[in-house]
Amino acid sequence: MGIVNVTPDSFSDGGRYASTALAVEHALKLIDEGADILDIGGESTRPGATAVSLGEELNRVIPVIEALSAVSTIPLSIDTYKPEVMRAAIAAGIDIVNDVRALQEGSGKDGALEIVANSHVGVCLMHMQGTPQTMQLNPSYSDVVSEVKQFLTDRLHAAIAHGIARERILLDPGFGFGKTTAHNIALIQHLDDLANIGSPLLVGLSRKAVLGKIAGGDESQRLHAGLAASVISVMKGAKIVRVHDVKATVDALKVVTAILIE
Ligand code: 7PJ
Repeated sequence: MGIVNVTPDSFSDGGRYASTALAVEHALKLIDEGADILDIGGESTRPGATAVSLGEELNRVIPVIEALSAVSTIPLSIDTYKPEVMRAAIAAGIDIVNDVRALQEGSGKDGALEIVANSHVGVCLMHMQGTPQTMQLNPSYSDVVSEVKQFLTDRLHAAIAHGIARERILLDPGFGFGKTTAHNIALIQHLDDLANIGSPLLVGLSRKAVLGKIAGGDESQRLHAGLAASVISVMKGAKIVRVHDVKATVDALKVVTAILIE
């Protein structure tokens, strides 16, 4: 899954793809590099990032989805927790809703769960402790692996109970979302346990702070650390890795699958 940021304050691309044309160009490059899914986001959820308004988020992502859905050869995902953005993205041709709030918000009529349930799209349910504004202040668990596993299991069952078929659902431990370095490492170590829940796992570690904590380096210097994380995630059962650096990741994972599967 290649990341397409359409946001001036995003975690890594610093607004370079802020315009529709640049975002589409970047997306097409990621397809060329071997991405199987594109994840389009208009609001940064990096720790401490300020929220963007609904109108601004729609203005960023919908033109990109409309342009890409006409030409893309691969499924498109929208990274949003806003029900209104989900609804508009579905109308514009999105294939997957990627919700860092795991469809928790808006449990009433026309909430996120209902919007996804009343559509045909797939959904990624991610674990987060707290909110993007506060989540890294004091992450705390008595047992991070079992708590994340319980949360994902509960959200999976809630989604199924609302009529979202199991086959449409992906689960994600939410690396960096209310987790210390030790929490993130424990979750990678026990990814095979999370894979036992039974739904495909999506893992997002690309350029994240935990890689810098382990290997050093700022966001632009975390490629090699990220490749190690992608490789071990797939070896421990992840089915999708969400990354900025598609070409390098595809090459690394081709070697993994050639050795492990063929
Ligand atoms: C994730 C995400 C992730 C899923 C972001 C960043 C922050 N969606 N959206 N999983 N991270 N499903 O890329 O650093 O880990 S935004």
